[in-house]
Parts: sequence; structure tokens; C-alpha cells
Amino acid sequence: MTKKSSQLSRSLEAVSKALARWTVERHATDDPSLPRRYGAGWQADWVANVEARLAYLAQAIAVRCPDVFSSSMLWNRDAITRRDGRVDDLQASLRHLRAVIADELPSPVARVATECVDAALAALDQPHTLDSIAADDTRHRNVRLHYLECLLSSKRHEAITLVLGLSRSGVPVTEIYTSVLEPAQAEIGRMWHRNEISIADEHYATSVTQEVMSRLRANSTAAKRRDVRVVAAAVGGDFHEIGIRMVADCFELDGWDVAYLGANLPAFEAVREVRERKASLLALSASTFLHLRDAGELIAALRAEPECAHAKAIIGGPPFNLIPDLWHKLGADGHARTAAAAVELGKRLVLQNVRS
Ligand code: B12
Repeated sequence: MTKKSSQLSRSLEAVSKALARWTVERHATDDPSLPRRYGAGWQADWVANVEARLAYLAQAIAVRCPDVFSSSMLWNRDAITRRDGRVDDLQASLRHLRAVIADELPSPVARVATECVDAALAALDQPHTLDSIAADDTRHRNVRLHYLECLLSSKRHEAITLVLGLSRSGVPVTEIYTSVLEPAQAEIGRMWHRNEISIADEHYATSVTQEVMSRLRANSTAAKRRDVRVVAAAVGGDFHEIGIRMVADCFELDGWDVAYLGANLPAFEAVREVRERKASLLALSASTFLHLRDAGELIAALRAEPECAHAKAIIGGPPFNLIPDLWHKLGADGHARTAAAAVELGKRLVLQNVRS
């Protein structure tokens, strides 16, 4: 990510409302059946939808990664299909958006933006489904499916008892995080996205998982303390806290001195914390594509702070698990798929010359 790509991204964002309006006007002229098919108020809804797509496009431009926009549109297609919408309307809307961008924006931003839209249109021509991963991993498969069933049927006590039982049988917390809680939450996300469960169902599951984590953490003992500090947080604007909390817990269980600062941490605070705590590592989480630019800018701010010159920055979250080289585009020192793997990565980056 560069200063220029960040500026191009913001310049697109600054005019996104107008672009969305023009796109919908062109679409309505081209397809007079839209008001009849989508009903009263359709135009305002469509403008909001196109604006939301432009937010993802702005992120793809910031990190110079068309896959970010393609992935977001495939994800959008999945949601539309599950809500009885028509994928050909999405495709037509993207073609009109492309034409508006090409006609109305100056060439530096138009060039990168149309490249991303073309990549998304090509991706939408290919088949793609969001398959459940809940049954994939064979480790603790039955407990995982049972836990998920408890979350979906409001059996909070049973969920807690189940996981604490697994812990008592000797399974390490890090393994329970990776093989039970994380895939269950991912499946909750998939079902929510596909309109199979409500937002309230997701909130219920998330609160149970947070409680389970607190109980597990209280019952576990950390390894011998290492004299090495890590600051762990999710980027400003990102409200997802479970992933980064798991990362923080795993570092702590491994003996690191951890400052867990939760979700939605403003960039200047993150840099200040790394500096003042003399941390060797910043573990940063970004759970949606919408937070990539802020994450990249935070890492750039860390690099620009002379007193943090020694600190390494690692990053993770669902977007980085989907697009393998995304972490590199943001200027991070590394990425790991899971909290347990984050600790191994941290050790490699920071402890190579330090006795552990
Ligand atoms: C719960 C949830 C929420 C809750 C969060 C509440 C809370 N207190 O945390 C709320 C309701 C706030 C929420 C909101 C939104 N969400 Co949400 N959410 C989820 C959900 C279902 C579960 C998240 C979770 O707990 N995961 C479990 C953890 C353990 O997994 P994880 O985050 O992947 O973390 C692991 C690894 O990625 C890695 N890792 C994580 N961080 C780090 C950091 C480092 C340094 C390293 C090395 C590794 C690492 O280690 C972790 C443990 O192994 C996910 C689904 C999913 N697949 O995760 C969607 C999901 C992340 N949300 C999504 C979206 C789109 C949104 C919204 C934009 C929805 C909307 N339209 O409003 C908003 C954004 C709000 C905001 N500003 O942040 C999408 C993101 C899609 C994308 N690619 O952009 C997902 C994937 C759902 C989906 N399938 O569509 N969400």
C-alpha cells in the first residue's frame, strides 16, 4: 500500500454518493422493469447498495488488490441469491458503475477502478458457493458440531459445560479455540450472511463464545514468563473482538507480556502503546475488507515512528485467510491463519535472538 493508492482510494470515496446515483439512473433507463420488480423505494435502496459496493472498491484500490473487490462481489452474490435477488441485476449494475467511472473520473483513479470492476465481472461469471466448514476438520468434530447446535438452540449452559469438559479432559485451550470456537463462529457468520439466522442469533452465539473463552482462560496456566511484550488490538472502526482476543490469550499462555487492547483501537493509540510499552510486536486484527486501508495506514505510521523501529507488525483476520498475499500488500511483517500459529510467527520474528 502506498500514499498514492491511499489517496486514490479516498478520492473515489469522496464522490461515491454521486457515482452511485448516476449508476442507478443509467441502470433504470436501460432496464425499465426495475421499479416493477423491486417495488416502491427501490431507487434509494439501490443507491445505498451501489455506495456500499464502492466502499469495497475503495479498499481494493487502496491496497492495489482487485481480488478484494472480486471477493466482495462474490460474497455479495451469495447474499443476493439467498434473498431471492437476481445476480444478472448485480452484474448489470456493475457494468453501469464501470461506465460511470470511466466517463466521470480522472484517468488515474478510473484506470485502477475499472480494472477492479472488470476482475469482479469476470469472477461473477464463474461458479462459487460459500460452503460450510463446520464439519471439515476431523479434530473434535463432534464437540464442534454439538457446540454449534447449542449456540443455535440457545443452550448456553450446555455449551459452556461441553467446552469446559473438553478442557478438563486435557485438550489445550489453544486447540479448543482453533478446532471448536473459531469454526463455530465462522459457521454462525456464514449462516447469518445467507439469511439462515438473524442478527440476534449471531449476537447470542458471540456472547456465549466470549463467556466460554473467559472461563477457559481462567482455568488455564500460562507458561514461564518471557521478557517480551506484545500489543494486540483490532484496527480502528473494526468491532470484531474474538479473533484478536484469542491471539492475545495464546500469546499470554505462551508466557508473553501482553497488552490486549480489544477492538476498534485508533491508529495513533496503537502506535503510542507500542512506543510507550516498548513492545517488540504489534498483533493487529482486521476482520472485514472495509478496514484494510486503515490497517495499512496504521502499519505505515508505526514504521514512521523512530522509537518503534525495532517493533514487528503481524496481521490477521478473515480477509487475510481469503487472500494469501494481502498481509504483504499492507506492509506487515507476517500473517498467520490462527491464534496458535500467530504465536509461532511472533516467536520466529521476535525471539530469534532472544532466549526463550
Ligand atoms: C461476530 C461477528 C460480528 C460481530 C462482532 C462482535 C464482537 N464482539 O466481536 C458484529 C455484529 C459487531 C459484526 C459486525 C460486522 N460484521 Co461481522 N462477523 C462476526 C462473525 C460471525 C464472527 C467473528 C468471530 O468471532 N470469529 C471467530 C474468530 C476466532 O475468528 P477470526 O476473527 O477469523 O480470528 C482467527 C483468525 O482470523 C486469526 N486472527 C484474527 N486476528 C488476528 C490477528 C493476528 C495478528 C493474527 C496473526 C491472526 C489473527 O486468529 C483468530 C483465532 O484463530 C464473523 C464470521 C467469521 N468468519 O469470522 C463475521 C464477519 C467477520 N463480519 C462480517 C461483516 C461484513 C460485518 C459487518 C460489515 C456487517 C454489516 N453489514 O454491518 C459489520 C462490521 C462492523 C464493524 N465496524 O466492525 C464479514 C466480513 C466479510 C469480509 N470479508 O469483509 C464476516 C466474515 C461474516 C460473513 N461471513 O459475511 N460482526
